[in-house]
Amino acid sequence: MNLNNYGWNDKLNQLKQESTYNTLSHGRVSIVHRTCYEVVSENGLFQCELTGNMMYGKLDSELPCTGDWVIFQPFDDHKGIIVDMLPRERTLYRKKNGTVADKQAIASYVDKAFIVQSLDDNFNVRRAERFMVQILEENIKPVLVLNKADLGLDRQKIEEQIEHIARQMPVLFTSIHQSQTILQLRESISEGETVVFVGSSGVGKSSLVNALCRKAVLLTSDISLSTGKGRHTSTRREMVLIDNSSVLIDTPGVREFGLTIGNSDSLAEILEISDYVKLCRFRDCEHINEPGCAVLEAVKSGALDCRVYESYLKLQREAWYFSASEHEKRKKNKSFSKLVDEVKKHKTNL
Ligand SMILES: Nc1nc2c(ncn2[C@@H]2O[C@H](COP(=O)(O)OP(=O)(O)OP(=O)(O)O)[C@@H](O)[C@H]2O)c(=O)[nH]1
Ligand SMILES: [Mg+2]
Ligand SMILES: [Zn+2]
Repeated sequence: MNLNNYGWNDKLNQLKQESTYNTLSHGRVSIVHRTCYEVVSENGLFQCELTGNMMYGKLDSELPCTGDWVIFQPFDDHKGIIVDMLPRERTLYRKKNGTVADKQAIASYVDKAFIVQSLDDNFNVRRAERFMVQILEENIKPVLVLNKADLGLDRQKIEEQIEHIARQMPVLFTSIHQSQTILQLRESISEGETVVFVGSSGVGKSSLVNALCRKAVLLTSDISLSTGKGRHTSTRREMVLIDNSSVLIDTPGVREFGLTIGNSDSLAEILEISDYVKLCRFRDCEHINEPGCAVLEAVKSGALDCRVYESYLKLQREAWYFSASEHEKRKKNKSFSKLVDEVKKHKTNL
């Protein structure tokens, strides 16, 4: 297999040379099962496990995920042990459900993210903003893919609602039943790019990947119209190569997509609020009820959509809460590992 098709390049090769294990094989994680990693390498597909050292002292979010580049020691034709991971770039994270500060790595070395929504009651501008903020924060290019365009939702109404986000990312209307739209989607993927598909369950992520591959490589499911929600067809993040030139990563639908960003300046910028923020009388204005708040003025005058304003406050609070809890957690971890070190030292002194 030619790994250049999977995105291997000089820069990655340089990073590999800097590893202690630079004489071993390298490859890209294509699927993660519970403790088994499928790795695409020059010598084909390998089922790998991690060395104890790789796991030791690492958070779940730091273990390899789909898209990561790893170094492994093959021990037969199809099996190997992962001994190192190249430093991550452009990784899409989300906050883990039901936690305050745990994040989960969805995919790494991602160039573009397709935020997929279907044009039925799944369509939700606030959710699209949330994905967009997180994706832009990781220096990944977002694209809003509005699928099931064949269902006949009023396109003009939709375009009105997404005007502000359409200034930040391209928007494509697609349908697996309209081949022209699939061609357009294909054209939006450049050679050598890695594209991850994210969105709720049932919106058609796997169907779109299949349509782009022109064959059924992934399982998709008819969601029964009577029960609708709650069925998740894809259960793992999976990598597919198209036309030997670009990598698609399908992901299981997520019900919630919590932010793991900490920088509210970029949030204001992305939601096009920063021009007002600059005009607030107080530098630490929270834009809630302060006198001389230009953001509130803009909402009052109608210059700023009050739904975007509310979305901003909500996301900002969430980002702040995440980074504060993460900071707290790190502090605790640090003092815990210090304690472990001291106990070890004490033991050896005895
Ligand atoms: N009408 C219509 N149905 C579509 C379209 N794309 C997908 N579907 C249908 O939507 C259902 C769900 O599609 P999937 O591709 O399994 O959805 P998914 O986003 O991968 O869902 P999860 O894997 O659960 O996250 C299937 O019955 C598809 O046939 C479309 O463009 N139009
Ligand atoms: Mg799927
Ligand atoms: Zn203000």
